[in-house]
Amino acid sequence: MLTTNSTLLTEEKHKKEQEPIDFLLTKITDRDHKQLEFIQAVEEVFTDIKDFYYKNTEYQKAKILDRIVEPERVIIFRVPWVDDQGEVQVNRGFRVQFNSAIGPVKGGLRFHPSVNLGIIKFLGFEQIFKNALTGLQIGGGKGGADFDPKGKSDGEVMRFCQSFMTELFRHIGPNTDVPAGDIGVGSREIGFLFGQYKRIMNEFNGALTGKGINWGGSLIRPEATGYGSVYFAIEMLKIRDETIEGKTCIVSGSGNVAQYTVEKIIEFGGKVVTLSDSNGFIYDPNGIDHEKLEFVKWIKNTARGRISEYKEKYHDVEYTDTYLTPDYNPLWDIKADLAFPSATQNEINGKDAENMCKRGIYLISEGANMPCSMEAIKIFKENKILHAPGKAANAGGVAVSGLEMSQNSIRLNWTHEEVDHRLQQIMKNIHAKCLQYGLEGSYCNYFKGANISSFKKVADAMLEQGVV
Ligand code: NDP
Ligand code: 2IT
Repeated sequence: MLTTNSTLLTEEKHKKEQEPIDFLLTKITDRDHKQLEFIQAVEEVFTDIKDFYYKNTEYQKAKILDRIVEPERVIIFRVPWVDDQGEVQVNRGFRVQFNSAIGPVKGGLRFHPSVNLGIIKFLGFEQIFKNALTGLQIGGGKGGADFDPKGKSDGEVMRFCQSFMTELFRHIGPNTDVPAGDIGVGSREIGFLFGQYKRIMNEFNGALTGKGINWGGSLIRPEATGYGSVYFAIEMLKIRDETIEGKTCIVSGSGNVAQYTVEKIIEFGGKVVTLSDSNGFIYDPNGIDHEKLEFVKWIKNTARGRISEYKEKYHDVEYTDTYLTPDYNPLWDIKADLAFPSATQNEINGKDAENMCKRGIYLISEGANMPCSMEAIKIFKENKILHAPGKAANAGGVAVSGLEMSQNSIRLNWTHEEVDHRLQQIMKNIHAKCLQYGLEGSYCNYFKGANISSFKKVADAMLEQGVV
């Protein structure tokens, strides 16, 4: 009782001393104190929408922010499976259905040993606003498991996916919640997940996206996130009357997003000099061309190997082990013009950000979700770097997932050109929305623009739908 009373007293004290948004953040921080990434994502959005929120008193009256930070539903489940040695393994599965105000819940599944509730909640929270920016009717959510696909056989991955879906199937559906891929979940995993879903449901429908092209998938979905991130950078450069041609670019990651980011940069005449994975990065001063990129795709997607193998095949390449420098990543200390972080959250800290500014980076298009720490974001803003948040720059992936849902509904497949055209248009529209709400003099604060524009859309829908 004593604890409850003192907690209430502390709450009362905070309420009197703090503005409503700060009070809410304190409440979340107290209640979900272990969910660091979630708190970070919430703080980032709150910082940008604060003034807008206070000006629109109807939002406050309807407690929109208090409701938006609370997922509609959180599902946590056991995923038992048997490995190739016949040993029973148990993982933890998650699906966070965060917000369905503007459409069925939509968002990827992440399979990575680091997955926990805080990470899935941060990704689901970001997804609400990202999906709103696409202009499509999709709500936000995310899921995954602390399963590590690395080093597992295809049979083990299949059995894991089947067990995962044996619980997930009852929570998803084309009009309810439509999962897709993310880290560790690509076409192989979506195939196994869809196969099991269809078997249990006895129904072929669009409850998953990222499907194979012969069984309900969309052209350009595998490419969409990386291509979209480059299309967004092109829009940002246009403001300075510049193009990608001749620009030196650093890209992190070497998975789905990184690969298609490199492909598009090459197509537009840029030079990509880095790629990475969780062990280290390669620096190729001659640039990664189409042939080298095909080799990277083979290493990562077929052989499921490491980026260090690139150095074994090509000359004049440096490989740096990033375990040796845990406080900063020397990848971000390479001289270049444009940066495309495309690996994971918080891969750029304050020191990295300072290095990037010193080394001449003036544009960042986030392929990954929340790759920059709060300190890094602040440093980029102070240095007037053109900096697009993941919710804007990497929205191309979920946007084409949304187009896959549309094609499934009408049981038709659009052409390569048609999907690519729609993707480009969506990225242009997102850029325009950022400008509409993010201009600070001649500088565009893309974070502010993306956060206010998307928050307004979701908040207005929530207002109109009553207290639910
Ligand atoms: P992949 O699994 O295809 O690739 C992930 C890449 O990031 C790998 O190179 C991986 O290296 C590296 N990586 C993962 N975790 C870490 C870590 N802790 N430290 C360093 N490197 C790491 O995933 P995607 O390319 O799909 O996803 C990359 C990012 O893009 C994620 O932030 C994801 O949320 C985001 N994203 C993805 C979309 C999609 O459509 N796939 C859409 C929008 C955003 P390693 O092989 O060593 O694990
Ligand atoms: O972070 C993301 O936007 C994704 N992983 C893609 C989600 C999707 O539903 O395509």
